[in-house]
Amino acid sequence: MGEPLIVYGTDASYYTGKLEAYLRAKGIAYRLEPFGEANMRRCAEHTGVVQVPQVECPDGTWLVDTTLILEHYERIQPAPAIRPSVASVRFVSELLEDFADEWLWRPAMHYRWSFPENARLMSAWLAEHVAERRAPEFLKRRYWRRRQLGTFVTGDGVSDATRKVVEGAYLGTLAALEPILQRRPYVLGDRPTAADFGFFASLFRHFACDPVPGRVMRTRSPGVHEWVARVWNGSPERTACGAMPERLPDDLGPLFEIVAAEYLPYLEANAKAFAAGDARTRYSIRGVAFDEPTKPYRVWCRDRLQRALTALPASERALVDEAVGAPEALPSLAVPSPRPAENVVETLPITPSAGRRTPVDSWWRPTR
Ligand SMILES: N[C@@H](CCC(=O)N[C@@H](CS)C(=O)NCC(=O)O)C(=O)O
Repeated sequence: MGEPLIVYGTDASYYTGKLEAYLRAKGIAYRLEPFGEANMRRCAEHTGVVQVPQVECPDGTWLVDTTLILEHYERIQPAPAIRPSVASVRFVSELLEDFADEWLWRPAMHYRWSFPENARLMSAWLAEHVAERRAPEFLKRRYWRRRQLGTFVTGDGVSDATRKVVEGAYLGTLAALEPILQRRPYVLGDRPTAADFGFFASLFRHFACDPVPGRVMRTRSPGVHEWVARVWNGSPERTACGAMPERLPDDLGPLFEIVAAEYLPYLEANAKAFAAGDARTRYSIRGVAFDEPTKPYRVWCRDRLQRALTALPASERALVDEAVGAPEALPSLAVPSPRPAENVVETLPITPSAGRRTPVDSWWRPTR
């Protein structure tokens, strides 16, 4: 085995957990390096993004964005593949990955930071990542609680009015996944796909490991709890031993209900707000009004899905339409966003470079 990748991140992080599970499933050696101020600055100089995880490869190139990193390795090191070869199954794996990556982020942050017992624990955990600052522990913890709550919870549309819908995305996803994972080992079949790694981000690091949502998972959805351990226990041998799914399972309806009623209408509202130059996106989900920052990154996510959907051959598209069963949501996803977001990460790997433009944050907003 060659030299390991250096993954800058933390073992508390949503997307770092997703990436680690994928690297384990593929047998790609890595070393987790706790993020800090100095290494984040260095990562951003190379990749242009301030977020975790970021990957430094032994040859000096860089990788960023978990969705793109998975695609990159499926290209350069396809075996054992996690990318379905049947187009309809592949599209659904990408749609579910994106939904899980983006739409479960807010409930994951809400459950971690709105409940004092979680916030106490996780602020202590994250305080270790400001080791370069000489400040008392309680100030470091306060910094994290305020930052995470202010940016990703109250600052991202969670309020008394929206809380039930935000929590509903977690509870509904658990309820939808439980019968699936009681029936088979992975979301689409006998082998993990991008959908599993997408769901793993929130379901492992936040929903299974944080005390409050963890209790909910263990009580309501032991099959999901077992799947979390199964995905973490991935290896190339285990990945290879299940057949790649070639047909869409017929029990994905409850998951697609959430995707179609919540995520796709939101993605469209975000794309329209971005095109209009609005810094805020306002929309309603299940009759509840939301107001949150507009996110260029998610315009890019929507347009990738839009292109993948419209590229499907007619017979494969018909299978997706039937499986998703949402008369309005998919046709509207087929329409390109009115203004595409500028692509911050064009191709992987990124060659080392200095003096890139102002780095962007994880939602691709300028950091200065
Ligand atoms: N699309 C990115 C998202 C990465 C991301 O948002 N990571 C979180 C931590 S899990 C982060 O760094 N957030 C930015 C922040 O906290 O400022 C990916 O797939 O890697």
